[in-house]
Amino acid sequence: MFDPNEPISVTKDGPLLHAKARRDGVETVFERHQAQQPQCGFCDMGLSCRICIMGPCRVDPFGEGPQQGVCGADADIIVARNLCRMIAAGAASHSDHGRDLVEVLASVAAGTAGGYKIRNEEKLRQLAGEYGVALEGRSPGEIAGALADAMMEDYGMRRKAITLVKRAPEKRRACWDAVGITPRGIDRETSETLHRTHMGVDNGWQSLLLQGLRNALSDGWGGSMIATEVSDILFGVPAPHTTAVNAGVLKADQVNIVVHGHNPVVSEMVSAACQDPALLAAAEAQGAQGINLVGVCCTGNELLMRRGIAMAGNHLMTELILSTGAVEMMIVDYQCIMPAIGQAAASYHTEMISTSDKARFPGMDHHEFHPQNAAELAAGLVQRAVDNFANRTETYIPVTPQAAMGGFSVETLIGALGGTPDPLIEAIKAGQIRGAVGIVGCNNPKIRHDYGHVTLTRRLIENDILVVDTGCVSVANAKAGYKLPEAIEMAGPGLKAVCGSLGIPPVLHLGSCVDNVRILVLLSALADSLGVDLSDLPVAGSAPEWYSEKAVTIGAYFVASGVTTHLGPMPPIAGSMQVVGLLTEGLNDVVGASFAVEPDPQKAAVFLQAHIEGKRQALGLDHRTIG
Ligand code: SF4
Ligand code: MSK
Repeated sequence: MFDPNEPISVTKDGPLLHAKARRDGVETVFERHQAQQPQCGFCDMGLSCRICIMGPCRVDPFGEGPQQGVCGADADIIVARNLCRMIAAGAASHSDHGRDLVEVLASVAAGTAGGYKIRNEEKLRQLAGEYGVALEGRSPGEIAGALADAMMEDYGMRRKAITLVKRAPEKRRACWDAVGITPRGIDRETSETLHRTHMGVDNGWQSLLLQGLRNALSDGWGGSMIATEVSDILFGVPAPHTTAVNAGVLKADQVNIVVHGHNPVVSEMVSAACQDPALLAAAEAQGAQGINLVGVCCTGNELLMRRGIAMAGNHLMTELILSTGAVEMMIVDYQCIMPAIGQAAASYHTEMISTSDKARFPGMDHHEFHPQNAAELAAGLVQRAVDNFANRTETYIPVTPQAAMGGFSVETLIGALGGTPDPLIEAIKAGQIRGAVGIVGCNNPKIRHDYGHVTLTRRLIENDILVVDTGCVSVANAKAGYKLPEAIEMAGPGLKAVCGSLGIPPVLHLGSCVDNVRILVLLSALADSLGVDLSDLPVAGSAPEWYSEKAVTIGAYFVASGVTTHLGPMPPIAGSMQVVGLLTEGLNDVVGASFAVEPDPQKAAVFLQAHIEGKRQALGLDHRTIG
């Protein structure tokens, strides 16, 4: 837990800016977390229910008070229902993000999308082929329109299975069919989860949890996958770039604009406007040396992946970035944007702009982006940020930027390997690389900022385990210097040799939260090459500092896909030992993978290493005894 006498973060900029924010009287997430102590033990264990108005109810974990809610739901039912509702909310968030991109694709096809266009025709054709869209004699616009229509069908109820599950290895699809968790429609699964968790519907904690897995799969192989693929079509397939991270990417002599959220639809237009010669001239006229666009959270990751735009920070840094006094404007879209940041910005000259019809925030000016007005609106906002430069007073940028390499898509990664995953497979078979871990997810003030991420990552690469990361982890690891080719010096000898020969860092940035699907696609390619299921691979997932419902969904689709996943913070399930048992053990017999919870990243590293060595042994590869 946060101790006000200890630095809040393992990285340098966090504590310095936290001290500045406190000097300025700005309350941050760290103080608000402290003010909430002690947090409710019933909720923490998943034992409180407010699904209907006969309640709210709670079950006494010590067996002395009530053991059922008013309706008769016991601890197992209440815990399972609560967890499934978290999964549904996470799946809905990612999948609605995907829907917004499909709508932009449809607008591009209809010729009504202003500044948007198809940037990667090859990917458009590849996706259209996967969806069975006829290509012959059709223009890119016609193909895009038909593809958008076909993707919209995936959101509905006309299919027996969503289209992109075809990308999973055959053995995995057979497992899903046998268990009855093949996702049928993206919105359908979320809707069904909400139905089944209504009072008086599904009261089997096992059947509820299986629906939770199916719902999560509808995100991982559906909504999130669509979000990533359509983003690649509209904005380009990411390729490695060297960029910079931490609060030092803000520039004292330039107009600084920060984009925050998840969806690249807004930030791509802002990025284009920041390069407009007329706006650059306007900035110069204000005495600024340029317009500096930087990102935080996953909108930042999207820009970093495709444009090499610098990242100022991750989830818990958003208020601290504002405390530099150097931000002329922060433009947000949706997800992970704390409603307090408008209040933090009020202590400075920063203008706060919200842009989504579905996301409003206190203390922000609302300017709604739509495909039709996006280019014009972005230019207007950048002009406003330029004008605001004159209102700047003192700035405090206490660190210099850390260089980092990011932007590894599956395509560029396979390209770097010579067009096939075989060199990676050979390195794994030879034991130079023991396996791989996808470290994903957020920050959470319950854990010292970035400590879980950087500690776990370091231990893994030291032990020859390749790390791929996404979301807020990627900023933590970049700040720690793990994302430069020189970071191979921190890696074990095998990983060092392989990454050194390829000129890549031992920690590869695969993108934003929706881009976790790139990990699924990469693992499927490895599994197909080896002729095995995903659950046979010496790989794992981890979310050492997760906080959000989306992270629960990601963990659930990793596990349902056969990838054992470690969680740092305990999810709210401790109130039911049946649910804990199924998720941490029983699922191994159902989907060949399970969850593990370990708040200490040092111990988590040992667990993940042992898991990977166990998978190597089962594959008949050389293996080490761990622990
Ligand atoms: Fe209470 Fe049951 Fe209503 Fe939940 S659904 S609030 S346990 S009566
Ligand atoms: S932004 S979901 S805090 S990773 Fe994707 Fe970061 Fe987690 Fe949000």
